[in-house]
Amino acid sequence: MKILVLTGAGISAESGIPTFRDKDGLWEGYPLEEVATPEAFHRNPERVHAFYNQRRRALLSPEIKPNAAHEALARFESTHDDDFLLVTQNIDDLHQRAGSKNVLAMHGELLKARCMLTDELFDWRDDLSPHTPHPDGSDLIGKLRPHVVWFGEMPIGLNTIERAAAQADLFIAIGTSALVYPAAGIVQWTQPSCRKVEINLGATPASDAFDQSIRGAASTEVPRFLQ
Ligand code: BJW
Repeated sequence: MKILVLTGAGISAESGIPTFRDKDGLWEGYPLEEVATPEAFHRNPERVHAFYNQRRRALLSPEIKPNAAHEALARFESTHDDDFLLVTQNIDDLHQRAGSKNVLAMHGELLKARCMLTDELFDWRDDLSPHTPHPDGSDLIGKLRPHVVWFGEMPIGLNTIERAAAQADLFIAIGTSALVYPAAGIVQWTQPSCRKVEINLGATPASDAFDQSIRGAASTEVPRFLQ
């Protein structure tokens, strides 16, 4: 069986990472669009770096760890022979820490920095700033940005995702509001024969496209569904 899983911020909520839109969707008074676009970064790199620095520090704090939903997905992948792809919109590394292997981080990874001149990627755990020197020792400064996908930028691995969706026998969307495209449209890329299951605390604009909607917390419902 070919299985495609899509996860969003809701799967990491019970690990202590806030979602984007469940509360007021603001970061220190700024809407997400003020800190998650290339224009915002161009206008005010300090502010955008501060947003990601704060989230990177939080992700690396000892309290943040994978929950039962991340663990159930990793366990399922390692104990079944199914063709399994886990696409996550999350930039945390909780799926990888739980042991998931075939993970495609379509909105990037918080623990990586990217050189804006060469697109070279670097593992990154420290704060970034417009004054961060280039890690290759050259005298370049200020050319590193978080390796994340902002509004208006092309998500990562779309061809792979589209192919996996078209071939999937089972598609499971977990903890995503289905408000951000193209992730929200992946369910439409599956065949009519594909079984489509949504796991979320509540209904989303995409719920009608699913065969089954499971309402509840990911840490309870994902292990129950996969067992
Ligand atoms: C639980 C739970 C628990 C809570 N258990 N559940 C008009 C129409 C269509 C599209 C557009 C449009 N205008 C502009 C666009 C395009 C734009 C877009 O979609 N905008 C919309 C807002 C309208 N998209 C883009 O720009 C994308 N790129 C693009 O389109 O490129 C052009 C192109 C594409 C394809 C071909 C050719 C060209 C890029 C989008 C990048 C999104 N980036 C962000 C930031 C990433 C870095 C970072 O983390 O800072 O990605 S925005 C943010 O939203 C982040 C998330 O991955 C993404 C989705 O959020 P998610 O995960 O769904 O979280 P929430 O908070 O929204 O929802 C949480 C859910 O969990 C809720 O439903 C809860 O109920 C649930 N929940 N606790 C189970 N315990």
